Amino acid sequence: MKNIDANGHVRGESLFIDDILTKQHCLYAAVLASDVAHAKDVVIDIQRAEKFPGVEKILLAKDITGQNQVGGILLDEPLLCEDEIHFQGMPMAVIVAQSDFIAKQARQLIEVSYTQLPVITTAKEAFEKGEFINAARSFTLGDTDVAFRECKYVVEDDTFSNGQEHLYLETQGAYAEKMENGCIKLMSSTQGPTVVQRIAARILGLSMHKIEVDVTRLGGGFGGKEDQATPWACMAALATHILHKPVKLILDRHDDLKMTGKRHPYESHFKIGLDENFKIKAFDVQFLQNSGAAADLSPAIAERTLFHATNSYYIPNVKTTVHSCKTNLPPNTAFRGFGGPQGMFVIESAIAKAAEQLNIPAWKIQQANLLSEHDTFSYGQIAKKVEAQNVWKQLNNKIDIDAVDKSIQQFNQASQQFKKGMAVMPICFGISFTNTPMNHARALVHIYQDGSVGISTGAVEMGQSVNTKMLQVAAETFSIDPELIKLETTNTTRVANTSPTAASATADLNGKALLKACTALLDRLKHVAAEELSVGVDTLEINNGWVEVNGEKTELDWKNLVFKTFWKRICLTENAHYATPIIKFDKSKEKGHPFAYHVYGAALIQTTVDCLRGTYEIDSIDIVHDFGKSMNKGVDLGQVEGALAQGIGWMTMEEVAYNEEGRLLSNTLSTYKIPDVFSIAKDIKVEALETDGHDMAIFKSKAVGEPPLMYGIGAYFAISNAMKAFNPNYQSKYHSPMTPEKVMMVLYGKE
Ligand code: MTE
Ligand code: LUZ
Ligand code: MOS
Repeated sequence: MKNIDANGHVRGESLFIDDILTKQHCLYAAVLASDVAHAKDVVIDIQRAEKFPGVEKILLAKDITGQNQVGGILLDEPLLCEDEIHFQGMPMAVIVAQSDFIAKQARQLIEVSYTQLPVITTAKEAFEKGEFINAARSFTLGDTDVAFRECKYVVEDDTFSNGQEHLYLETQGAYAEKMENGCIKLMSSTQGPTVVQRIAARILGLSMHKIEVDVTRLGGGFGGKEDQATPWACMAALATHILHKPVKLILDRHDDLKMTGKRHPYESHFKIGLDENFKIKAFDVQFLQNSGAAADLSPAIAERTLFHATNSYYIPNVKTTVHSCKTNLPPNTAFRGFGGPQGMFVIESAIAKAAEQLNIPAWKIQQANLLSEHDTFSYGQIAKKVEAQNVWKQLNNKIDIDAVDKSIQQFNQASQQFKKGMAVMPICFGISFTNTPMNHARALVHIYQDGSVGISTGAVEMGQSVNTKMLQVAAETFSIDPELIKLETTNTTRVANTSPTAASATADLNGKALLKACTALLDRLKHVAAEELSVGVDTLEINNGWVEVNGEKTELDWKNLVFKTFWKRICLTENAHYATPIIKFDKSKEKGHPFAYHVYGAALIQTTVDCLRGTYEIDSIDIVHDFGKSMNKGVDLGQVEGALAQGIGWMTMEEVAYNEEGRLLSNTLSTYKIPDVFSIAKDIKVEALETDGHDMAIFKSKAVGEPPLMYGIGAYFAISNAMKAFNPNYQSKYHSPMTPEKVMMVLYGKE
């Protein structure tokens, strides 16, 4: 099954927010962002700007007709600045004008005065000053104090992983129209149509039924539009609400980079203990999450860090604590992996440090500690259908890890300027929103009287091809030509109360709801066919658009059957709901069974470092990935490759930089380097783990969106190992990303 958007994308016909044909009298909005990171006594003077020809209105906090509050988990984030500034890039005013150009010209005429306050940019500093978003959380298993005393080897160290810019191709934006009776229709580039509807209603002081949110597709989200698409939609909605004209608000790249949050940087401290057989007996971590100036999704992201702090290893004694530290950076937010990658970087650093100490390759420790069936995770879930050892075995069969290691050592003995390194990166990622109540979805299916089908779900298409998967569910269930089926936009009036498209669970949740709706309709159609053909309903099937009785094709085809059903006044529409069974979590005990299942995989990454220049290349990546029983191999492979590139970028070259004043320095694409075709591995081989798949996954095809990002962590350690071959005195600092500049300094002992 080809991606149903392929034609439209290649021909440039697919619609994104900026492609919507705006209605007459449309106005354009630009946002004024604060220029300092922390201040009080803020006064915004719009007198000059207001008079600029073509400006219709400049909206300030006082113009908000409802509550000035966009916080999702905690109510701690104003849409527009009142009298305090908490980060550079904080929205201060919305300039609404006859053109985008005019709005931006007028923006320069706004004058802001304030009293500056001290700025905190690092998690550590916030921690020391007691600046937190919420209370710390801890997961514990066994007794680490006792276990550490019995360990033969104990090592500890600090780690740092930096943030990451989402860099979705389509920047944030929304388009709003006033409808009759004071209603508003919003077209938003959001992963969470219901989030936008709920918060826009709050900002405007309206009920949710007065706000309709429609999403055609996103030019990428990667988590950056799970919560942070909301403010721009609210601003456009507010302007429309007040001015009674359509309003379009699209951030240009520079504004987007400056005003939106990113992946959370983490500063952590670990302690790991092993016995004489390299079994990890105890693990203790303190994670300091740099949350930024408001909660956004930070508490949920912090939680997922704890869930993934032991990656695919069984550790009997664990204590993990996370502090969400409040700093003067833009609120950091969801990014593919959602705190999981930050957790996994620390355990991998701990294993690397232990390996250094024991003078053995890290993969020997990894291999000795992989999860087995019925092992307990630190959060109480018992591991079932565990594939951690199976992916490792299949990888080792494919490419002999020990042999690769030995050949690299030989190479390094013979080579001066170039050194090679390798690392294995196993992954284990839990599927379900960790917040159990979010795990449900709905689907609405219409069969039209000509036999064509329209499908609405809560899923948002953002390039991950969830719509293609939804179409497959319907086409396979009905057994009809996919050409007869259309995926409708994601719209809050057709499918309400949706969870955002996130947590990699969208195809599972919405697909299972859709499967239920299609199955109910199919059943209804079959009863009509049985009546028409005077046969028992059990003898009958629809196959490739024809009704078959006992496997024999009849005269009755899909279109006829649909029309007969309609003529008999039988309903051809079905709405279904699916809620993930089994899952639960008790926050008071920090124990439960939060995940429907886990996704596993293992990657072997090989690199070559040029020790004269500090540059490196990724030579090859061999992956065995647990797709379950993939329902679309092309799409799933694309997800693995895309996530891998993003993970490698995070670990090796993407360097989000703020100065001490909280100003984003990496605010252009010339100062923020993302992976391109030259920086990605020359040779990527992805093999599927052979399994029957998982019943909790749609068509047994496991969620695939986020987990492969974490293979990228292996690139950091592969490069690091190559550097050790050049400079045996090098003690890794476990600071990512490992940029070429850093490599250069480390190689010559300058770091
Ligand atoms: N793939 C593309 N092309 N674009 C995206 O924005 N987002 C990722 C992943 N793959 C993304 C993507 C993230 S962060 C998630 S959570 C999943 O897709 C969400 O979609 P799913 O639940 O359908 O996998
Ligand atoms: N979003 C969310 C997520 O709200 N809860 C989650 O558990 C999650 N996990 C991954 C990505 N987004
Ligand atoms: Mo993905 S971080 O769940 O949007």
